[in-house]
Amino acid sequence: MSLKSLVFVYGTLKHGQPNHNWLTETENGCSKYVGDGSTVKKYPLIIASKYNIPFLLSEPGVGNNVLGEIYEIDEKMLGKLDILEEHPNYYIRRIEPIQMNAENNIIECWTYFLKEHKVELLTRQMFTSYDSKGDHGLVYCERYNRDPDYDYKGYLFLK
Ligand code: PCA
Repeated sequence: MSLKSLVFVYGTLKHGQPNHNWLTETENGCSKYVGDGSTVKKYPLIIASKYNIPFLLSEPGVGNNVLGEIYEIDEKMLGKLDILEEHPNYYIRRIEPIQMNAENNIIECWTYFLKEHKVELLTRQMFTSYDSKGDHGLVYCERYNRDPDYDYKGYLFLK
């Protein structure tokens, strides 16, 4: 098995969150937990849309040094995560410097950001760490429970 890519997850893919099974499902490929980390740059981590989906907005310097988990994954798993996140049409995956918590080390990891967002999203509460069942009460709505006719993407995007 060759684990070639590093991915930083900050939302529903984290351990104990609703999409973590994507990373552990062996049919999706391989993954290995490397450690906890945080973004070197500050970013807005918000929860938005009527489905309470977590997003990092590509606005460096705004928000917090966001906490998440680093995984080493193979090509197959990266392809699966791109399907889940609909890269490059919905979230966009790009390389981001991530500070490893346990070591004084910065590593480059793939990270999923929301593609061009509406400015209104910057008025949302900005979190440091995501928990679908946090005090915010904005419980994540799984895909199979969403209304296929509702245009929540139009609500999020600029274009
Ligand atoms: N899944 C990805 C991006 C946001 C989400 O819910 C993650 O956990 O990093």
